[in-house]
Amino acid sequence: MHALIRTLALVALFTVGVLTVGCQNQPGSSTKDAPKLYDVTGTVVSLDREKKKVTLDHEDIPGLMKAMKMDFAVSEANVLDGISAGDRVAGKLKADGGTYVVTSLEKR
Ligand SMILES: [Cu+2]
Repeated sequence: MHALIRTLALVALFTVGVLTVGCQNQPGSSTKDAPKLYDVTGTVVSLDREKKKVTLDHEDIPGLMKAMKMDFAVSEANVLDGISAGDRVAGKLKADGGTYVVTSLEKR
């Protein structure tokens, strides 16, 4: 009887250990994760090609943030080619340890 309880206890401990390790390997559990790409849609409020910045009134970005108006850096000035204030746009957003960079934008 005692042997059975000891076996069950060991199994329980082992299971907790495996789950803990598994958790640490989950993507998104650490700020040191590799950059993640998100789809972003919204309206261009303003943009600055020289400073490579764009202000977007963006919609919900599932898994990242709710809809809001905010500034983004763009990866290259040419991301803003053909884009004007007031345009409705769709693009890609790279999230890397709390910094956000728009890597592509297109009118929609
Ligand atoms: Cu935002």
